[in-house]
Amino acid sequence: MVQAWYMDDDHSDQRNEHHKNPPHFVPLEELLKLTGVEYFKLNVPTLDTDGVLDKIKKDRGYTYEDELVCSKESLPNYEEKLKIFYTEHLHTDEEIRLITEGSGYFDVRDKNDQWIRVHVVPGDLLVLPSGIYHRFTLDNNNFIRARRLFVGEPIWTAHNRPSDDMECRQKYVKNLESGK
Ligand code: KMT
Ligand code: NI
Repeated sequence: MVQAWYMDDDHSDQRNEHHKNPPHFVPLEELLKLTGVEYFKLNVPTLDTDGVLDKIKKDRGYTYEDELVCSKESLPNYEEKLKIFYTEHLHTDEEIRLITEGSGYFDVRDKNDQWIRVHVVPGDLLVLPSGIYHRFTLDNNNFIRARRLFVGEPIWTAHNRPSDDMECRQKYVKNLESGK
């Protein structure tokens, strides 16, 4: 089950949990209100037969799908890629990830610009809205396998912070403020 919490201000090892003291967890309904991040729980063993993922793809127009494995052995330029993933950035489109094996952390900025750490495990499908500042890191298990979904031809370009003048960013901020 996905868990989310506010991060402490300690900049040591990014793969640690970084809970506040005491921990400050964020329930899923709050996560949506605070960040616009959407969450679906899927059953990994029946992903390709139970129709749940197919329905999400159809409803939301996700026509593209591939798989990314992040581990020292399977990801070319591993260290460099992990650095890029953990540099705060945004995209012009949604970032959609369905975890099928392993685990990791998506950190997302809430509406007050505070980091919320989302621990993803198999069966978690996260949709990060276009324009949200975020980053990703492996946790101490050092392995994750995820499906990447996209509407149409994927654009993976990461725009590092600051990118406040981008249209997608301005739209995102406006939507979040109006509670959409
Ligand atoms: C990204 O864009 O940050 C990633 O794809 C990270 C790996 S997906 C679990
Ligand atoms: Ni990203």
